[in-house]
Amino acid sequence: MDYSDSEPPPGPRREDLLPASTERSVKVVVVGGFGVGKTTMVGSVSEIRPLTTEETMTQAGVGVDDLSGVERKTETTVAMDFGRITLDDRLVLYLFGTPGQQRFWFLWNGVIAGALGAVVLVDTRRLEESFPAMDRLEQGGVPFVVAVNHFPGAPVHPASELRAALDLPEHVPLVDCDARRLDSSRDVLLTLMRYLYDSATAPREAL
Ligand SMILES: Nc1nc2c(ncn2[C@@H]2O[C@H](COP(=O)(O)OP(=O)(O)OP(=O)(O)O)[C@@H](O)[C@H]2O)c(=O)[nH]1
Ligand SMILES: [Mg+2]
Repeated sequence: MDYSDSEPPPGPRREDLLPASTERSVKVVVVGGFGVGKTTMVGSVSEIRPLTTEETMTQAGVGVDDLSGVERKTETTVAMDFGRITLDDRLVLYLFGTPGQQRFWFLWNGVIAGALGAVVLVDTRRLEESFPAMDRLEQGGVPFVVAVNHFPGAPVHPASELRAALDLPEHVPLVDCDARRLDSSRDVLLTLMRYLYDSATAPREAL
């Protein structure tokens, strides 16, 4: 195609970005501590090739990054993950994964800005890794669900114990998942959307 100098090439058309039937697109963030499976979750559910910003972990991280439980990890997110999933014909979620390592947290505010809701991933071997993410969401007023991503050898706790350890109110959904699986990650996002919907439509006095 020939575009003259005075005519800029057309930008992406809406129908290239979204299915024609889409009525609503929503931003959702996937957060949690270092190595809990955020990039894995965004990648497993995304229907487009996910954007990742994985970099090889370097010697600079020795003594700084706590690798216990994820000793075989070789790459880490340095900016964000991005993916997209169409939940039903009319609703598209844009997924943003945050970096887990504390030295990249200055990027956090930009990544969570405008998010309708969040998934907090936790690893039961390192629950405390995900506390700061939950604190930040609470400060930012972003509602979230908590998903326990099961790793081999990770202790299995009854939900009541987990809720107590995470200081999680009864109304916040707590679910299990395998971030590597599309169906499991999708179920977590459906739980989040149902929670957001119920919170928005619940009578004020019930909140
Ligand atoms: N067994 C098991 N391994 C998983 C699961 N989810 C992720 N992993 C593995 O755990 C490692 C860390 O996963 P990532 O998705 O990179 O974790 P992350 O939270 O994005 O990590 P950072 O960006 O560095 O904070 C990878 O080697 C994954 O293959 C899971 O559900 N089960
Ligand atoms: Mg990552």
